[in-house]
Amino acid sequence: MSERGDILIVSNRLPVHRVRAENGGADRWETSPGGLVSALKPILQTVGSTWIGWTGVDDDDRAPFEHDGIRNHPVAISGEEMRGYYEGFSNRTIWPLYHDAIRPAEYHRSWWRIYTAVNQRFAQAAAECAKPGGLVWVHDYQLQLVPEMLRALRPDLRIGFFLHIPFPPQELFAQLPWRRHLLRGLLGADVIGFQTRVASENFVQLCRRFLNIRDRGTELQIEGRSVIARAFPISIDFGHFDAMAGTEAVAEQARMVRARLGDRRMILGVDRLDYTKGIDIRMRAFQDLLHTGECRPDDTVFVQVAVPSREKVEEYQELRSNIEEMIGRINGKYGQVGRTPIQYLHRGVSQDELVALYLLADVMAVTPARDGMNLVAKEYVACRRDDTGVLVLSEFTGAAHELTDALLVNPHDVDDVAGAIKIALQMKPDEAARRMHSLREVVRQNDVHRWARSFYEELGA
Ligand code: GDG
Repeated sequence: MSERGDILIVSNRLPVHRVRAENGGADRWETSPGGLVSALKPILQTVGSTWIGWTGVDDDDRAPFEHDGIRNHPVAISGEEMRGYYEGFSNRTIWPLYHDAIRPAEYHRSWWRIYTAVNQRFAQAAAECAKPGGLVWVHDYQLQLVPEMLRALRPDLRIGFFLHIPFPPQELFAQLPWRRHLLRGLLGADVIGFQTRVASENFVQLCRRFLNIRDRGTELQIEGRSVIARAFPISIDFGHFDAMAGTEAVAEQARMVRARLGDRRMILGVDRLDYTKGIDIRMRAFQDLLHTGECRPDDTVFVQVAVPSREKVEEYQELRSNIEEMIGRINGKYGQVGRTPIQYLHRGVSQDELVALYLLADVMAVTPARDGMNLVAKEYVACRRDDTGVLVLSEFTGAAHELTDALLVNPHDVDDVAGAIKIALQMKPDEAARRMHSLREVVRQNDVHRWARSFYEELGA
């Protein structure tokens, strides 16, 4: 895997964040939690590797530094650039458009200009760091122009790109004033990875339509080069979650939470607080079940962990108010003293606590209106070592293509979601076990190590 020398990863954020020291000591770096870092770390630590990205602090132009076997190369971005490149173009143009335009996408030429300039800076940094003939793997929707820019600077490199979010159908993508630029940007890569086959097919069709590119299915021909565009469904570290679910630390957490919840059945939701995740839909579905008496506050509790996200973007502030108002209304109407039907946490929890919640959840409700993959669904499955528990999963997640033994629902249909939660709560143990066993095998076999390996192999590592 290392014949070409170093591997270079390029993503919006570095895999580390700065932790403020207590008692006047020196600040230190900590590896950020997240699937991508843990997926790539074993590979990156065995060969020389550099990660290019933003530190999370405006105008941070500190020198490259080493942490946990990986060289981190910061890209400085100013506050104003973050507003145009990240909050604006990435999160108010691309994010809603690529998620089926469930919020209107905004098109502003000033954001596009800043997005282009910041992408150029990432490409420049990668061009400076990459070894001759080396491998570069660029990640996600914030950096779609980097492959083409980098190829122009360094034609000797092998360049991969992976998109973590969906890639939209023609009718939506065609709205983009910069549609050809973005397609050309991606085509600078040798391998373009998508979460699903549908996403990669959308991309190929758009290349035919707007750039007259010839293709043979997953292989496109551009300026004498061939580009592979296909699905590489991302996954989780199954072994890690499976093992964590058996630790004493998690068991202790689970006992503490169970003591607080009493012997009520538990339905769980875990998401970044994002309008794509369908938190409102599952709350409405649960409200219906409370209304009909199929769930009662003394026999069922819904625990929703909503991790704060993109708080500077207006739509996210509005979403938070709406969700919190809705939960307040439902709890006010159906709650009893000492029995709150929805337990809502607006914060992240530790991974021990997260796994404890997965272990306690009789039903895991994953109901995004659209999601590239959804790792939470896979983590839940990996933690259910005794084959209990039922996964209710939106058809519109990438995960639904693999996890076909979940109860698949249309998240736009509240009756369907409520019906599935009801079925899940009443499911006979042997049917739940059959489904969960097969879901676990799917995730066990297609874990994140396999994902990373298959992408690298395609890239020619
Ligand atoms: C994007 C795409 C795609 C969540 N809350 C806590 C916590 N988490 C962890 C989960 C999981 C991750 O965050 C969330 O991943 P998802 O896949 O569910 O969603 P996005 O953040 O939207 O990710 C998505 C993914 O990229 C990968 O390609 O699947 O479609 O949108 O790992 O465990 N972790 C801890 N505490 C929390 O409170 N420790």
